[in-house]
Amino acid sequence: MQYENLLIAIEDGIAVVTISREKALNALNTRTMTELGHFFGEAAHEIEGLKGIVVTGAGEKAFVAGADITEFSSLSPEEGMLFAKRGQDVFFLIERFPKPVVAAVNGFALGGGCELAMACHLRVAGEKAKFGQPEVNLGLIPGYGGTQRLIQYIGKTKALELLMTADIIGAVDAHQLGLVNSVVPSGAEVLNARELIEKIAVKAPFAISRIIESVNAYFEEGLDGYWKEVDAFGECCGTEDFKEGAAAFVEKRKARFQGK
Ligand code: CO8
Repeated sequence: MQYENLLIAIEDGIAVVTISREKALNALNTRTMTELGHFFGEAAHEIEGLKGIVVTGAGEKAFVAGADITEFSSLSPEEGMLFAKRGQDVFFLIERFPKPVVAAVNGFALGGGCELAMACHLRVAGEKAKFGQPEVNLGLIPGYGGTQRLIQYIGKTKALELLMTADIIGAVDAHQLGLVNSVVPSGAEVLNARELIEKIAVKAPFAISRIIESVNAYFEEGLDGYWKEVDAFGECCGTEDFKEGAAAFVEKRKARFQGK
């Protein structure tokens, strides 16, 4: 698929995905959501030697300022449900991606933008990043998982406050609340996100994929997270990486994992 609104740059095994609709503050229109779905559902799985993915926004002002309001201002209830479901499915592809996905939040992360950042496994925020779920200003609620994931990160008390007041918070507050992993100088978001991926990339890749699956299982209806962990632990025991990790410990050397 030819991307119009995503720029993909792969360097040293890290793919940087830049949402590139700067004039609309990188708002997520249907085309962009389709491209994200294609990338995380298909293209990224084909990248040889991929260590992880950074998601960011073009320009200095916005990560993503939300879903594209011009596209959904006249949706019927049925169309609205379809829109939200399709968006949620795309964000599940990100959340369930087997390698680390880090949001490098370089500005406004509002509405669907905050939801996109929350679907990533980790979030690095620049000092000027701003987060919020302002949908109630439009007569809406979040539709891309915001009511569910915000609770997971910051708890019900603060989540309800942000969702109902539409307050926009800065990077430091987002960090204190547990919404982001770290706050870095503006302009250094992608670099720091890359460093985080490099740090994870020396660990056993199969085990990392099972960490993602097991943690996600805690929040998925119908799944027993403890049983998922038992199952995944057993799978890890059958890997070459486990043999290598244990041997390296005994031999007092660094492990060289192959992801097998
Ligand atoms: N959609 C479309 N265009 C946008 C969006 C957006 N979300 N945000 C900004 N833009 C456009 C503006 O219209 C403007 O375009 P133009 O230059 O052609 O007039 C351009 O970007 C620059 O924006 P501003 O001039 O407004 O810049 P300011 O610095 O004055 O303000 C803000 C920046 C505060 C970020 C402001 O643009 C704003 O409030 N944007 C909207 C934020 C918002 O409400 N986001 C939530 C949208 S709803 C949502 O995301 C729901 C997700 C689930 C959807 C489920 C589907 C049914």
